Amino acid sequence: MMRHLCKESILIISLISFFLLQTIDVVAQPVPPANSNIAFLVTFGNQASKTYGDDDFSQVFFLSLPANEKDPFYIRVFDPDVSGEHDEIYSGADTKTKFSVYGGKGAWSTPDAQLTDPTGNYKAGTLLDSRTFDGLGKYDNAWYSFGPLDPKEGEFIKEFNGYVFKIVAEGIEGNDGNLYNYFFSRSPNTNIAIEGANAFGYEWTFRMPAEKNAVCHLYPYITDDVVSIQQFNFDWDDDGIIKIISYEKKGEWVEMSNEATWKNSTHQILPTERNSSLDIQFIRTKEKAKQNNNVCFSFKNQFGEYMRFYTIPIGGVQKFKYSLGLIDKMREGERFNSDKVFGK
Ligand SMILES: [Ca+2]
Ligand SMILES: [Ca+2]
Ligand SMILES: [Ca+2]
Repeated sequence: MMRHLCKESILIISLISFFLLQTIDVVAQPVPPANSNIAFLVTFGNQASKTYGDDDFSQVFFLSLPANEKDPFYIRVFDPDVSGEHDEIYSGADTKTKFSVYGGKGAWSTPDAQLTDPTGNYKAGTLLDSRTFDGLGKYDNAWYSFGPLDPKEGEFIKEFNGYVFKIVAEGIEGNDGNLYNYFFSRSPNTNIAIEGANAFGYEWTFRMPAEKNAVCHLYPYITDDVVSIQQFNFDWDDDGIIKIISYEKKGEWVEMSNEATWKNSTHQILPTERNSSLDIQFIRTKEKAKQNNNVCFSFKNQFGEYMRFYTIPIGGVQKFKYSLGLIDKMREGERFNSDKVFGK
């Protein structure tokens, strides 16, 4: 349908697309971010059943700081242990979780660091700090701060014009689920955002909220060379709908997983969907929502490279272009195709 539109129409679409983008909070530093409606990341101990929703008992995030950043900072982890509140405990809190902070050459640029499985040289770089948390409760419902860290200890990446740090969470013992989140802060004792910083991960393992009809969001960044994407989700437990919202997609359903399985599907990307972030929505639709639903999610582009999900969506978050009366009608058929249900 796009080939029938003249160049002027495409320009108008691009302009309106620009104005439809959501406002960006440039100092938001929590991971997961507030605009995701995800309260907790999840990493299980390595003796846990994969039916609990964690495929590899490991989670990696990257923090990017502006090149001119000089002041020390802290990587704060909320509820880093498995005990008491928030966590998913089976037959006693016997799980140990190790958090490790890496900087220096290779921390991000090593190819294995940009994959989603904890294999090969994914821990490349210089180990700056590490700590293992047990089940004794010292950090239950409390923060632990790594640092102070010097921004220059990160790996300088020209593409980001900044220094990149890596934080690896590993469930090294036990069978329980560690629920936790991060804040990249100026202060060791409170959460003070670092202006211009951003964080990203290639695979997110997180807990769906317990509320009926809850909607969570992830925001993969679509670079200007992407023509198609392949999504992967694990252990969604038939909990509702996962769909893609973009300037061109009103709600394109992805193929969804059930218990301890991966499912994937491929989705076309149009020129107007590039240089900004898609809105991936995870929507609970069941009358009786599953408790403790943990899910993993990642994306590849057509080159087979994993894509970055930023906490501050780069280029803003796309919304469907409801306001274009005429073009909307011209694309009606395409939208119908977009709403098709995989596997149903
Ligand atoms: Ca246990
Ligand atoms: Ca925890
Ligand atoms: Ca699950």
